[in-house]
Amino acid sequence: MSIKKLLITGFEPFDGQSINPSWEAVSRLPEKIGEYTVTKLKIPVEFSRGAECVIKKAEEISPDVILCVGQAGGREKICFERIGVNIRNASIADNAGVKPTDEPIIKDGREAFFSTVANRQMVDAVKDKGIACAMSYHAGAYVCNDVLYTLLHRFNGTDVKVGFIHVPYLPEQTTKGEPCMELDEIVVALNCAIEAL
Ligand code: PCA
Repeated sequence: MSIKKLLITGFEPFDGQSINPSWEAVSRLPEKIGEYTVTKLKIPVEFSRGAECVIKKAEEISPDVILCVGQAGGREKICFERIGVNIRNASIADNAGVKPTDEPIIKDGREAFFSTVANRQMVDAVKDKGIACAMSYHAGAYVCNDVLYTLLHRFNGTDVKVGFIHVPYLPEQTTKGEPCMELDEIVVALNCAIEAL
């Protein structure tokens, strides 16, 4: 079995929260999963800079696969994002105070890219574990989509595969009965998804 490299990222907190489930879960992953050695990176919730941090690390370690994980408050399932679109539109400012309206991420870049990881295999594997998950065709137009689109643009035509997984709130983040998922369950789901890559 050949050893491959996975770069997996989670975000810092944003939107007045004190934690982000994406980084909470990613930081708990082991150093090795299946045939992958795992490098973890926490990235800022900032347009452009979030993606730049991932690209810098990827250029340093040359991963076979890059998986980015982000919080999707309000969603009840783990979502495997299939599409990154070339638009920035924010309803709240990012952590640098930037709040774009209807701007392209890459001027004259193509409209969208499909994620290049084995999303169907990951969804099936996580479902088999009995964890709520789904394929998603909208990563939004905020920083998560910014990171996904920028990476797919940067690594288009290379052997580096890029994917994005949105995770629900943790129970302690919900104040008004929004959907949520236990951290342990999210960690199991990520492990299982990586094994299925
Ligand atoms: N979720 C946001 C950005 C950072 C995060 O964890 C999003 O869905 O765009």
